[in-house]
Amino acid sequence: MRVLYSLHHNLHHPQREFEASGFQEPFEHPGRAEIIRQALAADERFELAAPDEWGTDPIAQVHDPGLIAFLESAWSEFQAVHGPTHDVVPDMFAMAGLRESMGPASEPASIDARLGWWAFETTTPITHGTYEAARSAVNVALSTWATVESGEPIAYGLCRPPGHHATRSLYGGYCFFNNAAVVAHRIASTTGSKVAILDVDYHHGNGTQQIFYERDDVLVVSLHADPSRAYPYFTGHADETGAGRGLGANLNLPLPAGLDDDGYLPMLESALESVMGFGPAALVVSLGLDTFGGDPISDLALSADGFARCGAAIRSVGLPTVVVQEGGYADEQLGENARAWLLGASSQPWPS
Ligand code: SP5
Ligand code: ZN
Repeated sequence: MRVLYSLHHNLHHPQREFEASGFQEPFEHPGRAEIIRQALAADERFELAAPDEWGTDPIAQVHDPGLIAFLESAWSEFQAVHGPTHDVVPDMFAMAGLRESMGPASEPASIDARLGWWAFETTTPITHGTYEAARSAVNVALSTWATVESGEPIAYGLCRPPGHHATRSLYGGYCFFNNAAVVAHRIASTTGSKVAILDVDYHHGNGTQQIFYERDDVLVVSLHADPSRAYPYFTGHADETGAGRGLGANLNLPLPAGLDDDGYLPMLESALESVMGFGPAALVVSLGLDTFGGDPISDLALSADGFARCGAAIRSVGLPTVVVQEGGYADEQLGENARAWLLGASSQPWPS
């Protein structure tokens, strides 16, 4: 299987993350992608390649151009006012309630206010090279589709930073640009065919849902921890089914804590039935490995063997498939978990 990977992900390297009222070592760190790369590079069934440069136009088709411009200059602008700092994090947010019964606000001028205009939470610092890293993750996703478009049944984009929490106009949840959404829109708009996104990250892909909520050409199906107990809390419930033309083209399958391989597989099969019922010409998988039993921030209980079975289930539907990496924070097992899932998805034996 071809694996798209860019060294530039290393340029996004936050020092700490403010979460649960404390500072801690970032769960989302450069070592994650390096661990996966090393595990795949050691197996001759995977072939690593660097992405092409796609520019910002494909990003501007799913994101507010203001978000792209902000991320490009935010770190430097912050340094000019407050520097030197390693990380840049908002300390105020443009919440709707601030202007309740007043007219809508418009983008403010100061860097402090703009951070709270474009971000939705505090665990996603901007560092010196964050923009370049986020751009490289989009390039990886688009080059993964180019591989599939040229005839490979499936290919894997080792995207970092991840993407599925980024909405049209907000970054957060370790995500800046929505890699899966950019590639799904690119496929739909250049082929004129319907596309399905299957998001199996532990967390609800709120950004992906938001971007396609009113569209009927891209189906979004997500299996994730029930938002009544898990991040991102405000989206991901079963009654969110799309709006307008998109009504019926969004499916959420919230999961209980502790669900193991045998409990999860039937839910995945049910998600795949919905995917096939939609009649897509291609499938984009948002692959989070934070459903693993040993994940430090999650509470599902999948195993490496379960991941191999999940990959095989997804491959069995026979759609041209672009897999993009999202979360997964159990560093010690991350490489083996990715390898198991991808071997399952390419009908190869695992563990050897
Ligand atoms: C891409 C992705 O997986 N983003 C996830 C972002 C989640 N960030 C907040 C996690 C809150 C976890 N709280 C539980 C702490 C257990 N020590
Ligand atoms: Zn996640």
